[in-house]
Amino acid sequence: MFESLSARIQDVFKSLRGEVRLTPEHVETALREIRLALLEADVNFKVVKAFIDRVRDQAMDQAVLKSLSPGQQVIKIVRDELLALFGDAKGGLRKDGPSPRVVLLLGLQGSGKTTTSGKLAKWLAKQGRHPLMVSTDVRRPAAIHQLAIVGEQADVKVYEPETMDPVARASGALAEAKAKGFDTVIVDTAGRLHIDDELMDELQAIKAAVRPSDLLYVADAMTGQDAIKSAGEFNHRVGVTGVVLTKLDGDARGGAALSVVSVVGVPIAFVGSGERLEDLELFHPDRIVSRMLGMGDVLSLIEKAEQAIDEDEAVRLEEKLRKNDFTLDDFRKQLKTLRRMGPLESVLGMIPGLGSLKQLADNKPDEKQMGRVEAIIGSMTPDERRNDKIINGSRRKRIAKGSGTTVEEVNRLLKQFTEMRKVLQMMNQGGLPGMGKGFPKMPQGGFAAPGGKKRKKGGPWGLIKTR
Ligand SMILES: Nc1nc2c(ncn2[C@@H]2O[C@H](COP(=O)(O)OP(=O)(O)OP(=O)(O)O)[C@@H](O)[C@H]2O)c(=O)[nH]1
Ligand SMILES: [Mg+2]
Repeated sequence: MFESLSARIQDVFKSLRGEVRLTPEHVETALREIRLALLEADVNFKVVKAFIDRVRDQAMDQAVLKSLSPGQQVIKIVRDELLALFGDAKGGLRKDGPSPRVVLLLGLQGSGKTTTSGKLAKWLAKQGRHPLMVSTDVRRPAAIHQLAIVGEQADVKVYEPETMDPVARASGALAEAKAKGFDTVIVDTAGRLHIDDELMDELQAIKAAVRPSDLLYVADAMTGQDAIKSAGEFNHRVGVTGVVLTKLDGDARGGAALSVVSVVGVPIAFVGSGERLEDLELFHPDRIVSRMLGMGDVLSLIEKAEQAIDEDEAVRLEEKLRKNDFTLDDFRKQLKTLRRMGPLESVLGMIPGLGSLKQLADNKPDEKQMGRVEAIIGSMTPDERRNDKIINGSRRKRIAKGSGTTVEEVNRLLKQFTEMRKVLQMMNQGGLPGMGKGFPKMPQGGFAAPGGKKRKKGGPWGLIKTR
């Protein structure tokens, strides 16, 4: 998502950066472009208007226009206001609340409640919590069974009482949790195509019976403004403490994400980015905005990497990067790791500077290409693998022949390798976008990370080690 919005805003930024002097006309043109981009991304029009007004107020300030880097100041204003659209959400569940706590998932039909129940259960279990799930969807015959399957996949217990009364099922689960030591009860509820009184009454009754600490409205991001309208209604009738935006992996334009906080007034807690149970991420406004503005999303990347890379390997790699000793052999290993981290485009999008390196994304190695990469690197001599600088024209020809590929492919691979090494090195030297020194194309002074979050020294791989 956000691709087209992101591309358009980055274009505007590029033109702003190019200007040594900014006039009010420049700013007005830029604002017009941004406004169109937001509207096209399906952001609520009232939100867009307020947003543009706020940016204009600040950007037209003489102090900004006359400053040394007016373009970058305007970019920073846009970025800060985009962040502000998400409120001060930290993501995740509420911190307080009695134990066992109850998390109620609600939302329209097919928005992803049952899937999200499983994702959330798995996420909680990973943090050492003991969740128990229960379905109160007695309307749709297969719904209870669906949650049972999800529970099995997530390896999380599902409470399955005889009763078909939604309220009794929920309170039964809470009693079971108290008796058996579960610390969180996840209550999956029935969906409807449209909001109806019967469902609202049912949800209110469940809420009164189990007093949930979190009422998460599950919204299908693909449905855009519709999802948001219903969120408001659910909030009004039942009360909502947070939103889970699902299906952000699809071609949702992102407008829902940018409007929901302003329109409904509740923060985004999680985002769902795929059908698998692992595809749930804590919502981090700063990361989403950085990704949107093409500044990469190193922190999310680190989290993904943490799941895919084993610790010893990470320590070894960090050592190698420090010694400037990252070789084609390591590259081959990294490609495999990258593939474990998920679809390469999404990973690339998170690496600063690489998001826009289209040729990399276009040349992403699939199963077949991985075989070719293996073959190319396999056809090199140990010396060549250790020191790519010696791979000259005639060696390239030999390697291509030996691996049954072409010189172009060998060239491409070497180029990807160099690019990757560069990025890894920059990450390792602590030059993170949005967080200060060391990264090219960064606005002067950098964009301070919200909350003053400064990354520890030692690069992402270092982080993996110290955690
Ligand atoms: N691509 C993608 N698909 C998702 C995501 N979350 C859920 N889905 C899919 O959306 C469909 C509906 O998901 P459910 O979890 O059954 O939705 P629900 O809200 O429980 O539906 P009802 O119980 O009928 O109201 C399923 O096919 C899920 O696999 C997501 O983040 N990304
Ligand atoms: Mg369901």
